[in-house]
Amino acid sequence: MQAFPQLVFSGVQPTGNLHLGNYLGAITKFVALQDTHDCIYCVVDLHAITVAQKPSELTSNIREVTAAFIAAGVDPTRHIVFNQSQVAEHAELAWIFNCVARIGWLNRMTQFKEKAGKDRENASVGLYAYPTLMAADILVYRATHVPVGEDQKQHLELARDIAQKFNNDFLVDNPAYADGKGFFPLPEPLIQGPATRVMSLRDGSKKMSKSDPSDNSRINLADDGDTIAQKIRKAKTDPDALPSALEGLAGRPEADNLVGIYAALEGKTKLNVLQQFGSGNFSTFKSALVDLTVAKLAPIGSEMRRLQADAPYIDGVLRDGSNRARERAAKTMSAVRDIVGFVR
Ligand code: AQP
Repeated sequence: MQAFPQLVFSGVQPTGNLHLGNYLGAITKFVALQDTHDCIYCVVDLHAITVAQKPSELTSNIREVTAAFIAAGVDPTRHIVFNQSQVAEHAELAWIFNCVARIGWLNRMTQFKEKAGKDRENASVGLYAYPTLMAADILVYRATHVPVGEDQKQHLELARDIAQKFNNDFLVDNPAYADGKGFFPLPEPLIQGPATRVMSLRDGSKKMSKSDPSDNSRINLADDGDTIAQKIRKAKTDPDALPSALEGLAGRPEADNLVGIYAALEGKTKLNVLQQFGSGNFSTFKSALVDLTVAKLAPIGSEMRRLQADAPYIDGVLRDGSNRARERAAKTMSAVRDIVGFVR
């Protein structure tokens, strides 16, 4: 069986308050993969409207995410950066996948349960079908690798199930695919490192999230140095000193989270961080964390602001990226229409 050419795809929703979790769980990985892979990075605006968005805020959030990608080091000339709504093939493939995926599969998705909450009857159909659109985002480029945070693992498994079922359902009697390779690859999640699930600074049991009503729960990429320092100093901790071994972090989610953030920002392991700060008091560690976080994030924040002030540049990047993405997606969809049996 011949392997598919390696291709990286990932996306971020333009829903405002881009934060340290998005940065460490996803955007830093996007940057690192650029040297070894062909990469496509998408501002997933069709996903954003699965919950209500004010049009003017959506526009500005699309530009914010694009600016964050570029400020963090994504190169839109060597790779592709675009917004999802401008490549209609995503929505077309999502419809076909809606007919491949089973209701029982979607019923198991925990993100829908969390986001819809108790008022499930009132959630949009789009929020329910979110994972089939995500599968289409990835597979319309036949991408093989997807850097994401831990929270997206279940959606990636669903994308693999959809790819597998599509290959099984439509290619059995198709002599062009008799080699058994299938049309769609089974995309692999890339979820590694010490900060694949950054937790809230106010509650170590909750994920750091854009939609948390408390701004102190997260460090926004747009925060200035003083705000970052204040939020870390106020971050919830327990009264004990930092341990020197990893086992000492068990049952201490807030300490574990801050150590993970330090490790990810410094490119070290959590054990390295404990070897450096273990047994010392928490305030010494927090001061070092403030310095490191400000040193890493403040320049990105100021570059984001500079880029966001230049809307024609950002819009040009997205237009160019959309044109290049559309060319690739159109090829996939042309083949998919034939495979499904539609008449041209
Ligand atoms: N806390 C996190 N830790 C690590 N990675 C995270 N990601 C999100 N939160 C964390 C990763 O960031 C990428 C983009 O996420 P998204 O914007 O598409 O959607 P999300 O996961 O729904 O993000 P939020 O911040 O949690 O938004 P809300 O509050 O709207 O639900 C993804 O790779 C994600 O894994």
